[in-house]
Amino acid sequence: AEHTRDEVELPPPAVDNRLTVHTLWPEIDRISTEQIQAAFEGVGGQIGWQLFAEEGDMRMYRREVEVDGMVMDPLKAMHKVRGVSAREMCHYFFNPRYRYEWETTLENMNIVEAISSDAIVFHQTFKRIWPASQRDALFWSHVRSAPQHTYAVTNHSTTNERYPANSGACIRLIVTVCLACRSEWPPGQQPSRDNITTSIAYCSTVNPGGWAPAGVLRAVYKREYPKFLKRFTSYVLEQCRDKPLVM
Ligand code: 6CM
Repeated sequence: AEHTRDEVELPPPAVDNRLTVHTLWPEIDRISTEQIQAAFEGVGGQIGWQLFAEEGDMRMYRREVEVDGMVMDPLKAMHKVRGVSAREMCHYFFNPRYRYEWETTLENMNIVEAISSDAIVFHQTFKRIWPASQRDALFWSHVRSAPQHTYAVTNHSTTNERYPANSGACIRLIVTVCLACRSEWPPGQQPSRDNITTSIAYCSTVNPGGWAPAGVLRAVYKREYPKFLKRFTSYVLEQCRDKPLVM
């Protein structure tokens, strides 16, 4: 019964009709398509990407970008995980039920609007990083399937009059994140826990929304992004252990 309950909440293989009639749909569709396409484009040969973390199959790159003295470094990470599917990875990233279990920078999460089985608007506050002010974010999150055994979650900042920016103690940060996952297995075989490999491309661009010391911010990113990706992937492996593979 436990895994039946999980399965009904898995990312749907096709876009949910309740999403396509929502006012956010044109933006969600456009940005998700762009992000998924860009996610699998390599960093090799492109100017400015510097490798800043490497461990096993995980590689993390950043590009140093400052606008008016504020750090907006785009980040791109590649990883490979054996024994879980792209759909399973995205299920655990998208579904709010699991978020506190793997997201260590999170202080609080609220569902602002449950649009459909594949789209939710979230308000989140993050742990305060001294000496900067605390940050919050308001973003839509959309999970979808794509060709070549791919599933992806895109998160992108939005607005909502019930959650005005910079009205309390928090500064509103602006975020675009994409976790794109593609599964492969040996030709001529059926996919299984024993033969499946999922490639992960994680892209993130955060505009801190207001003053934050560049050195502190870069140090936080350098520490927190590898920690996040390692923790998240091992969390999913642990959750999927002894459960049937879901493609
Ligand atoms: O992608 C990640 N998490 C998703 C679910 O929560 C979602 C989150 C996006 C927000 C990313 C904000 C990162 C900034 C956290 C530090 C607080 C900044 C304080 C600035 C002041 C110095 O897409 C995983 C995100 C992993 C982040 C390391």
